Amino acid sequence: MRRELSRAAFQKACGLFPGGVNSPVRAFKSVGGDPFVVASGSGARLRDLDGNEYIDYVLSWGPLALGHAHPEVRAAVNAALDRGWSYGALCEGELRLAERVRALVPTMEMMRFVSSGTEAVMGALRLARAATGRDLIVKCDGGYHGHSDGLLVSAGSGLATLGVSSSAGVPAAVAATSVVIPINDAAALERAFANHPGRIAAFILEPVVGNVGLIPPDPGYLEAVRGLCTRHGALLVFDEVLCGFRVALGGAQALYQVKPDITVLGKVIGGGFPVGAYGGARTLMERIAPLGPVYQAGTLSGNPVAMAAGLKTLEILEQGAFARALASAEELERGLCGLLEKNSVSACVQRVGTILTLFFCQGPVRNYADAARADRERYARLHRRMLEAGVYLPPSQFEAAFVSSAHGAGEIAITLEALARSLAAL
Ligand code: KE4
Repeated sequence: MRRELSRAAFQKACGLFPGGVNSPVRAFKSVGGDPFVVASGSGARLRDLDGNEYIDYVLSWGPLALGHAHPEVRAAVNAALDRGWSYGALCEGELRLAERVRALVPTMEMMRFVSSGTEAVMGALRLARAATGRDLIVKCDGGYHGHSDGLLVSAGSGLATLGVSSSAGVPAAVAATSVVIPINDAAALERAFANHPGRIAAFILEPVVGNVGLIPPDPGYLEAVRGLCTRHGALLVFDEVLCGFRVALGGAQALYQVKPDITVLGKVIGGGFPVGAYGGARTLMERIAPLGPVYQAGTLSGNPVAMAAGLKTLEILEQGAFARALASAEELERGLCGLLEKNSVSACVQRVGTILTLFFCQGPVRNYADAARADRERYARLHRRMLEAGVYLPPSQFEAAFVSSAHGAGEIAITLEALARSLAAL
């Protein structure tokens, strides 16, 4: 593929942005080569500056459950734009999206819209600390909950240990407010409560992990951590920014029938526009300013255009688009597993709903330590081959692939043909 125009634009970007990107994972660091520069997106496809087309399984890292530039979402956005596009005051679009979200996620009896998943997690954890009067937050090794200081920590040695920052610039005292444990290990959570009695405000997890690649909860795990949090007076926070509306229309809490105290959403509820949300029982949310003492604010929170895009996206998902995306994801998984078997490749496919990951290691991958065994170099080689074949997989073994309702039988067939050639060559 010719990429002269992308290369020139990326070189210019490297003089403007750190690493040439506005979010690190876009830099292709773990798969090598320079990223292409996008000219446009339509349906399941992206087109780069040199005119190359790619079937897109990144989909803006999850938000585009309907694919790019969906015409009905565009019409809703245009109608909103005609009314002006930022008020800094309540508008009906906020009410309509909130009512739709609450209908799909009933545990969010009351909620607050913000402009990113990171902000929503920050609000949720500040609320949890205020509601419990406790300081420590438990998170899972490999869990990603946005880039706020306290959560940029990964496990230190041992299991229920005090976090050791994995980013420069995070004060040790802040990193130490996080306790890191492996996912899918309820005993580790029990040990965390035993090691820090009366000090843990909340346990935050991705109920279906997407940020290590796709890792489903073990049977009974979510019920076990629900029980432990209740018993120890800590709040259970489901970070469904990534898995919400992608593993099921009501999110992981609907799929597994486990109720968190606070839910965090993002991505899909903005339909590609900046929206995050956190919510829970009214008695809990009434602690948030201006009603209560927990301050949280945002200039563009509840942006009317973003509300319109999110609402239309959820409506179309409910009208059958989610079911179509799910059918395509199942077809892709079936075909991929067949190819792995045919080529005797040491790899496994893990999928929940419309999110899946091909790990280059024997399965099951149940936690971060398992995922770390995957052959990242082999994944990088596959990624490059697939890109040349016009299929854009997530540029990291540790990022999940997303399927939209715009990925029809044709796109899945083209993807599987490209996979057959790439895996055979690997
Ligand atoms: P944002 O602040 O990026 O909107 O959301 C943070 C976040 C919170 N919680 C979960 C479970 C998430 O997956 C994310 C963001 N996900 C990453 C990719 N896995 C976004 C891509 C990026 O960082 O550029």
